[in-house]
Amino acid sequence: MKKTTQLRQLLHSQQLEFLLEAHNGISAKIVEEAQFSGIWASGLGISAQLGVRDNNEASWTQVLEVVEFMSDATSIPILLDGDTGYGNFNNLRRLVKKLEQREIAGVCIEDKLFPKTNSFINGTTQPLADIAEFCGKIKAAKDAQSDDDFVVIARIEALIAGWGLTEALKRATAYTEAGADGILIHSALSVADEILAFKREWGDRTPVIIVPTKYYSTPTSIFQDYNFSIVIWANHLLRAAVTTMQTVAKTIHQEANLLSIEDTIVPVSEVFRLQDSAELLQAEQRYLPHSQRSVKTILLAASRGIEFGQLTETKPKCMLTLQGQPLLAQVVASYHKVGIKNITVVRGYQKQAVNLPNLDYVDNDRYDSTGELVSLATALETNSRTDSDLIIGYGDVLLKQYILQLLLENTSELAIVVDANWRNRSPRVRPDYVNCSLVNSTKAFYTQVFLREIGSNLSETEICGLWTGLLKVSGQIKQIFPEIVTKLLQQPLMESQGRIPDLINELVSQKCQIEVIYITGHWLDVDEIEDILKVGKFS
Ligand code: SPV
Ligand code: MG
Repeated sequence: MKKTTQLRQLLHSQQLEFLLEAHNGISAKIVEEAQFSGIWASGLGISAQLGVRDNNEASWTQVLEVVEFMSDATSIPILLDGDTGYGNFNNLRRLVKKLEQREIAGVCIEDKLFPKTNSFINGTTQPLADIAEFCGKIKAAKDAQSDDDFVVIARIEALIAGWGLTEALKRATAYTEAGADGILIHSALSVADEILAFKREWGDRTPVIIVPTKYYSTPTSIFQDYNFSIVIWANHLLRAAVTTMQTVAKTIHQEANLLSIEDTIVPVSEVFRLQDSAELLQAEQRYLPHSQRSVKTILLAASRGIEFGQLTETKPKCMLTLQGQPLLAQVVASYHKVGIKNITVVRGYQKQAVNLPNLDYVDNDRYDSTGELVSLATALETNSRTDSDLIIGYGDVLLKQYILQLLLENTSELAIVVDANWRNRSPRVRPDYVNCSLVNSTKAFYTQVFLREIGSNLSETEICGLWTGLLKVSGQIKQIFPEIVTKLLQQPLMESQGRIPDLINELVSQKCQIEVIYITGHWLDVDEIEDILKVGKFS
């Protein structure tokens, strides 16, 4: 239902309705979440949160900007405290047009002079508007509205200014004849007597709104009994915010730490929820190009590297120092260079020695008796429930940055990187050769190439390249990926010896298409002593 229609219905409903003050987008949202059916966009509240006085120091367009945020953040109607209309009839009718464009449901104008002063500051000394002039304003506002349900409320200040009931009733009659949809009768007394007297005389000629800021001790049931239309709680979120901000600011200043206030204020996650950050995350999934999706990396680094002998007695091979830097640090650096920050390292052997900063760690404490697949499964336990793409790699495989970039830009759900220059690589104990739908060639540049099989025992004619240790998992398949790993681990020998190539073959056997990205060199698998000798000296 349109917000204007909602407000009009509140105005005319049989029961007493309530509006709560809000002064910006987040407070407006809080009002709606508290189940109020409407919002009072308070002049006092809006000016105060801008740090200025309630004297039209904020321009009308500045007020308009604030209520636009409030309206965007909510679906319940907003009644704007339009002060005196920010000028004469002409300013007011322009305001009405701009309010309608922003889906503000109505405006309340008070019969004082521009620039106004808050009614609770020397209220009795404040001059009232000329009745005819104010009626002209009301007419202009009603003529300006294009939506029939837009509401114009005439606020009577006669009681505040000390003119008494007769003047208030005279004004109410004139304003109603001019077209006002309702009357707001204001009072600065601490008892409700004068507004009740007004209502007794006015009866139900038009809906009457009240603001019991000063006569707050009056039971709400009395307002109900008198058949008032709407009660406005006019400034209570602003005042509550001031109380809390003053207390918190003072405490933080005095204690110079956050310990005693942390549990008394909402966590930032609550702020994110109010801002609906979740919606943006979903939208990013839908609208951002694939290469900008968030990516998580799992680096497998649990094994010792027994072939390094004494060098790996106190630390695993990924922490061996090569040309002044641990291998793992160099590997991580190339991921960082392509913007991948979210890296989980699976540790095992001498895990305490794997201690580089800014990495997440999970431990495969059974590294001695289990294979890589168990390490992967351990990491997936903490990494699978995200929308990020996943790159699985090794903590001891050095790569040129462009190789990771190719993998990031690839749009297939599953992809591996394969070195077509396999004949030039040094011999390995257990080489991960691959057989693909196409060998690397000019044709492979513009044709998608898919994996058929990965294994050490492929015949020379079958081999299209050597797997580099990189696997990317994204899209739908990511949801079932952990399950595939878990199931595979139940097969014989998989727990003790299962490797990532076993998983890749399992994916192929389940008819998953794995795209092959060909490269030629530019990576180094430091499992091979010979490879290391090419690069430099280890320690
Ligand atoms: C406001 O909230 O700005 C009002 C109500 O105008 S009052 O402050 O009570 O006058
Ligand atoms: Mg006001």
